[in-house]
Amino acid sequence: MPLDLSLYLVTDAGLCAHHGLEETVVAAVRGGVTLVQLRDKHASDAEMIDQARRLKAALEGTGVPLIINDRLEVALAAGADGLHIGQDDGDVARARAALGPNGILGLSVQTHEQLARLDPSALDYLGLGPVFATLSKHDHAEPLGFDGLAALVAASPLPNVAIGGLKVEHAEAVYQAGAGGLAVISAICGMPDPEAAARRFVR
Ligand code: TZP
Ligand code: MG
Repeated sequence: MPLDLSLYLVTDAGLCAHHGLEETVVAAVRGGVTLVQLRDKHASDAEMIDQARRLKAALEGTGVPLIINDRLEVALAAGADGLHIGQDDGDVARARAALGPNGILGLSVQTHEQLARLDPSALDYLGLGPVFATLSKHDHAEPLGFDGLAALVAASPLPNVAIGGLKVEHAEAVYQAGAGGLAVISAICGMPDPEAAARRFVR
């Protein structure tokens, strides 16, 4: 299936705790989320593998891929559809070799220097951001704003998705900047009704 980055949900155990992680994800997918990334900076590998397996089962039949943040071994052990890594999370070539040609591999990019350095042939997509400052990621890079995002998109050799502080009201500007979609945590996970929140993005 072609990769649909248009509404990319990144999970956060704390923000998703209200309805529970699985229920939040399933509701958000009902609302129109096209891709899910399991992100947890605190869980053990074993906990994350367990979580990923349960999410994978919950997503069965939806066509929505499950991607794991940072941890290649977790992605492999859980039979996830792919991996998302940051600039300091290890080696793209190693991840590609381990995932095989059909695994989805994404990389976070904040600067033009990083864009110039990457090997597009090993990657499926790029996460570009943060567009805005956000409380959902500690020590994030300098926010790009929409102009900075547009400049990175213009230089991007791969499909891409914008991230960082994005809310429904930013969707139009993100698409005008040329990005392939929006990746969000709090604007869906942190909402009382994640399905309705996702639906508003789709609209
Ligand atoms: N990477 C860059 S910003 C960010 C990540 C994981 C957090 C996005 O969360 P939110 O709540 O959508 O701003
Ligand atoms: Mg990372």
